[in-house]
Amino acid sequence: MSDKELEIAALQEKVSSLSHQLEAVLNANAERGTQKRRLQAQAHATAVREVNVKGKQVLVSSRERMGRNASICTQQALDLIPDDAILNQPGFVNRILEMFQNPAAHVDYLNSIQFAKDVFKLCQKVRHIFEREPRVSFVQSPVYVFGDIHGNLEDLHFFSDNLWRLGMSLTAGNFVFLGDYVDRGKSCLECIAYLFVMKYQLPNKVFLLRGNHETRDVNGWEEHYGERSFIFQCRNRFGDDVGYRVWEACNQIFDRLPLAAVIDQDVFCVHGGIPRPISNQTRIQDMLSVPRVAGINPPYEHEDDAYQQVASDCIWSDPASEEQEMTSVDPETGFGESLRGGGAICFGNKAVTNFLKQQGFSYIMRAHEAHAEGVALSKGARVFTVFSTSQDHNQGANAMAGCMLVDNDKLQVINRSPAYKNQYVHRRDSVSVSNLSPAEMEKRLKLGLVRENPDPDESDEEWDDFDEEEEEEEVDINIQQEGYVFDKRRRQSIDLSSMTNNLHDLGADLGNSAAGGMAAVEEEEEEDTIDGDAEMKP
Ligand SMILES: [Mn+2]
Repeated sequence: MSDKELEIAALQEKVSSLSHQLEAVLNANAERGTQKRRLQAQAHATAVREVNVKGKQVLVSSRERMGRNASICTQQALDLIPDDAILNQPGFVNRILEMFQNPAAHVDYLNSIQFAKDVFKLCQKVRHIFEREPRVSFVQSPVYVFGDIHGNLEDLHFFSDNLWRLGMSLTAGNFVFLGDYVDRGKSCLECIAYLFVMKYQLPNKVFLLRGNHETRDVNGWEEHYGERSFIFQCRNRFGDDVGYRVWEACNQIFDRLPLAAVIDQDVFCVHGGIPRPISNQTRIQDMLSVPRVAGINPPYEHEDDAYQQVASDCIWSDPASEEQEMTSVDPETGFGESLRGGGAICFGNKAVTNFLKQQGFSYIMRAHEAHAEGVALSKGARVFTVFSTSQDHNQGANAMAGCMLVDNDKLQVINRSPAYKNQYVHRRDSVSVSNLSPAEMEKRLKLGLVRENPDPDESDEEWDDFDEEEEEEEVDINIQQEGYVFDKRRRQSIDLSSMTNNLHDLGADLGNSAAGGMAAVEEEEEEDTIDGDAEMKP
């Protein structure tokens, strides 16, 4: 053997011996702790072992799955951290996080005045965080990008179970949510409380953009959305007076949400789409000039028409369909009238090209339209539509919730398969739920924690309930007003009353009108997918 080989062998032996020592230490730690599990955890990703090959002892190294080992080791490290860090969190943060961990065990809390007080407290805390943010956030990858949530706690749990199992703070990367947190689903308050807590804890890691449902005209439209409207859910939960105040407190936060985000100076993120230019500045500058407190629909008195239009376009617009490209899109500007009506616009190929060129960006990530596939591409695969709820949008039982991971030069789609089951939402006919009294069942149905079972085969979920001690804490439930006055002329950049009957899940109704019979001219329009069987509901 040459000297070099001897040297390598010696080094390998050293590595092996160190690995064994490390393992011994980790095992000793495990022994001292709980006896439940013995995990063969290693802190390093490469495992070096001695194996017998044809009577000879050989060292082999193999690469372990980093994610799992890293997580186990992180958990072990976390277990050694004193609990002070957690104990020092404000009570409302702990209560909301515990609720999110297991909403079914916190039904009483969710229906209590304590939850209302916690939401007020939270709004008070995040208000200034959002107000200080520029209207366009600049974010560095890796970033997970989420589309519409719409009060769907179950799909939000799918993402939290799989993407940030140990919490967002311990997960690499940033999180951008494209808006539409409320309406349509049954757990609007739970979802918004959780997302606001995340923002409060990680203001530089979590970004919540504004959707068209984060406006009073939309989330206060009880006549249209009925029990699925945010205002109904607030009142139904806490009574008319407190409920209205909770709704208004949340809307005051919505008034302060940023409109867009830019990842790596390359990917533009927004709820609806790109705005029409209003000045000879760049569009990003136009967006940055929108006031930091904006009602949009309806506007406050201080909102200027031009900037109200910029904000409206950001939260309401859609990519033009094939038919619109040929009929309603202005060949000069690339913008046209939207099929939503009411003054909403659509943006065509030309508009996309101009915008990306002007800003030097490559992609647009937006939400706002339901797709059974979770993520859909359009405009030559330059526009991504991300939809992160699989329910309440007539996309069928097999719809998927999706999100995107933007990581440097990689774009990855992450979908929730319809077959995935998680432990939080209990089907109405599940064993654990069938023992509940009708009153208890009613409570859970209201919260969206129990649903009719679309698939009668699944029925084996655990259900446990325990009482939570409630600490009383004084909180001011009066909403702060800071001299903002709504415009009495109710200037509308978007007129809801003249919109097509479906304000939001455009995928379903446009599918039949726009795609029907139209020969696809643009071969790049890959997946403007619409579930053909989807039923329309007014
Ligand atoms: Mn929307």
